[in-house]
Amino acid sequence: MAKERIVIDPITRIEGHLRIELETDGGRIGNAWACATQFRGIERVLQGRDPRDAWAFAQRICGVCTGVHAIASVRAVEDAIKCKIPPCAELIRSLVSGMATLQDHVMHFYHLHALDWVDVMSALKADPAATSRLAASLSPWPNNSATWYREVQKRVTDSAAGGLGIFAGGYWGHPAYRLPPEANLMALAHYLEALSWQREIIRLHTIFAGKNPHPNYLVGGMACAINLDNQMAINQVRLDEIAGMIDQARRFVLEVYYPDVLAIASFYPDYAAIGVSSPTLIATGESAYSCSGAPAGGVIPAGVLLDGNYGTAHPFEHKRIAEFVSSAWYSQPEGDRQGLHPWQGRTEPHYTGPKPPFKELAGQPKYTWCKAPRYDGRAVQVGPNARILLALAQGHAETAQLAGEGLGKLKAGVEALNSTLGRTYCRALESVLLARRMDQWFTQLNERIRSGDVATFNPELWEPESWPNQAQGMGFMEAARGTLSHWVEIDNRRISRYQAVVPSTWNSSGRDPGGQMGPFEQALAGDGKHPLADPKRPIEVLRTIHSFDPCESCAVHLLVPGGGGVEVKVQ
Ligand code: NFE
Ligand code: MG
Repeated sequence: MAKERIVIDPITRIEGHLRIELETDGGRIGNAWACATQFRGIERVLQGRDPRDAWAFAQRICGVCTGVHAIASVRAVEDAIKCKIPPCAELIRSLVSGMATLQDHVMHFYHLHALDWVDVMSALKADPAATSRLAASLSPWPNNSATWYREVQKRVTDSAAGGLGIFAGGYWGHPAYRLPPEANLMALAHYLEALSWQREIIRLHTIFAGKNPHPNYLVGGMACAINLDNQMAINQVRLDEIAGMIDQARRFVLEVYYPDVLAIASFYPDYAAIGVSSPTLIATGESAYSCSGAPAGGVIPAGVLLDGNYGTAHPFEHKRIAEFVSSAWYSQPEGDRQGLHPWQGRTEPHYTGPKPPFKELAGQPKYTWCKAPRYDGRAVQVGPNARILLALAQGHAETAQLAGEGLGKLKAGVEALNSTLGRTYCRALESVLLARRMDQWFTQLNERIRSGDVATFNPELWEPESWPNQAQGMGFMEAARGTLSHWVEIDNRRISRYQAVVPSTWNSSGRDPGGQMGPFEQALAGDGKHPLADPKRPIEVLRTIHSFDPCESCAVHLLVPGGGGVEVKVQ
């Protein structure tokens, strides 16, 4: 086969706008470019504002990872002004972000990723009674009758008459699909069930934080009051509702999501060695990372795995982070080869072409809006697989037990977690761990409330007069997609600099000045072995890119109102 150029623009079933450009040779991917084509601007919007308002702007970076930018933002400001929040507020933040991650992981799998593995049209040929038997053999989930599977077939068949609706445009019938019709039907039914499930469980946000998406936060704590005797506050009725949601969340993860991922993965074992990406991975704590740098609510300390040595966790040192703009449309007086630590970071958009519509990015020195963060000069993978690998490297027994069972079923070793299948599996695996953790946090919260400790806000440092004139802070959190950090500089009680280094910025970055590819690019082109059965229908690329759960809205949080001075338009 001759060399071919493949452009997928936009990649669908992600948040934000991403173009993937590939050069193939003999049906294999030889080179790859990831381009964030979208343009936003929150870091600049924040300059000059009251630091106490930053979270409300920052979380508009994205509505998918809803709330995570607010937590990172309030943590950064609390770090700068040295404010400690009450334990109940920390527990409520953990519950709010934990539920968001569970919702996010389940929705990512069923609604954004599963159809790379599940053929919807094949599901219509399944025998509903056999599907019912298959489902019962895999899980105690009660909604598994033949009648229900027949109804799902009817719903999708009816929608096919109207053009297939949400299922239009898939690569149905592609030879790379491997599930039998019954497994396809079971997964399709769960796709539909997950839609209503996620709507119910996320009501936890409305109780603890007023709304979803974009729940309310507060520098110094959380904006909710606990008072068991007060109808307007979080009382026993509300707590009982939350207990029900946590239970509902856990059951779906344990009885539907996790068994489905294992069952589907068993048909695609080769993907445990496909899509291998950067062998350096970072996680800054299982779920929570305090302002001071010590793990707070999380049980896994922050750490770094270097160069494929998955057995040794190195301490995470934020000073080793630098963001490069050599392949991104930004300018900086220090020059393009100079990486900047986020406390020195700048966001100066400078579009240098090509003129859209893009014909070809290959050969362009600058080809994306995504900066290239590096750790000690290395491209870094972040996300669920980084967290699980770091937990394993640090001997976390609960993770080791569950991962051992799962990897045993998949007949794969730990190194398989750095792969297309590994990323998808780790997302499900950490959902099981997180569902358990939700119970623990909720029990701890109830114990505190019963002992009379109901404070959710520390007012001591609320007034800016109590702050130093100049201050710097950083706020970390492990968002669904990986390590997220916000960096704030406060000058005379106003924000003078604000930088966000986001999970998808790490993962979808382009080349750095040394020519090192970003993780998406490495996963596709790194070893030149990524398969591609039909270049006109590159489903294998979707599998690998979706396995990262990209969010380009997060990755490129930059906006020029009215597009002044910038020629590019979102395609
Ligand atoms: Ni918009 Fe987000 C952040 C990224 S992570 S989704 O932060 O990348 O869940
Ligand atoms: Mg940024």
